[in-house]
Order: sequence, then structure tokens, then C-alpha cells
Amino acid sequence: MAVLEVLHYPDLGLRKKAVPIETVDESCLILAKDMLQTMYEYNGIGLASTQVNVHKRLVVIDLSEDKNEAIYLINPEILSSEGTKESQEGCLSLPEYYDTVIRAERITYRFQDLEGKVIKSEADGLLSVCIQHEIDHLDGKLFIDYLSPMKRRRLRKKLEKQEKQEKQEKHQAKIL
Ligand code: GNR
Ligand code: NI
Repeated sequence: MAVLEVLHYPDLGLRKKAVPIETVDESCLILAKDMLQTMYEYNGIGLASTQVNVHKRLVVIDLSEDKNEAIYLINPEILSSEGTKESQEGCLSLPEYYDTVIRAERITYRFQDLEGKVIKSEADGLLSVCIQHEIDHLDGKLFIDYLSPMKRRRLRKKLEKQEKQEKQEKHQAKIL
């Protein structure tokens, strides 16, 4: 198992659309296990392959306290959704930024498990939100895409400032 590198916004890899997995094989299993370890390492509750720069439709989720209830979703799709709710979200690709977005309250979804079996299920609460967030990643979408232009602009400025500061610090380290 390995901890993979997680892409950070505004990396353009996060904007790629992942392709369906045609056959669920050994390589799929290895990727799933590595993604799970990566997600645990960074204390996330979900991770999409897009975030580790692999563009195949694979998601891992674990909402448990003890990190022992992993869910693997291959080719996940939302079939229908009901209601709306406010959701307080964070993302491993946007460290230390949290904001509220509107999501569907309840979803019916379909996916394949690690044996390739097609499963249909329903979710509400945090699982519903997490599945929506992860499928968005597979489609090159981030939760900040739902924010108002003003909020997005503020966030971009903050990140630009951070980046500038980090560069400055690196420079300082070199000349000292
Ligand atoms: O760890 C995560 N927490 C979270 C909280 C609310 C809604 C979605 C999420 S997913 C996120 C991990 C992540 O970035 N997955 O793509
Ligand atoms: Ni995310």
C-alpha cells in the first residue's frame, strides 16, 4: 500500500473528467487500497481518483470513527435525487477551506463493487453529501464551483497570497 500525492486546487488535473472502468481487475484493487490509505493519512471521509491524478471512475469513502468501514464505489452514478439541504463541506484538494453548499438531501445511486457486481442503493445525510461531492470530482468539479463569484474571488485572492508567502519563505530559506 502507498500514500499517494493529492492534487491541490488550482491544479488542472482536478478539472479532468474520469472515464468509466470497463473491467474491475487487480490494478483497480491496488488503486482502491492506495486511495484508501491516502484518504486515512489525510483524515478525509472520501476520496475520488481524480484527486490522486488517476482519471478512472473510482471513489473510496469511510464515514466511521475508527476508519474500518471502507466503501468502494466503481462507476458511481446518481439515478435520482430528492430535496435540498445545506452542507458544510471541506475538501482534501482545498486544505483549510470550508464553506456551505446546497446539495440534494436524498439520492438513489448505482455503482459496481470490487467484484464488479452492480449495486443499487439509497443514501441520505453525510453519505449522500459525500457521494455527490466525490462524483463531482470524477466530473472535474469542485465544491467551490457552487459558491458565489464574490466568495470564489475572495478565496482565489487568499490562495494567491498564501502562494506568494510560501515562495517568499522558500526564498528566505535559501539566502539565510
Ligand atoms: O474529508 C472530507 N470531508 C467532507 C466533508 C463534507 C462534505 C464532503 C467531504 S469530502 C472530504 C474529502 C474529499 O475531499 N473528498 O473528495
Ligand atoms: Ni473533495
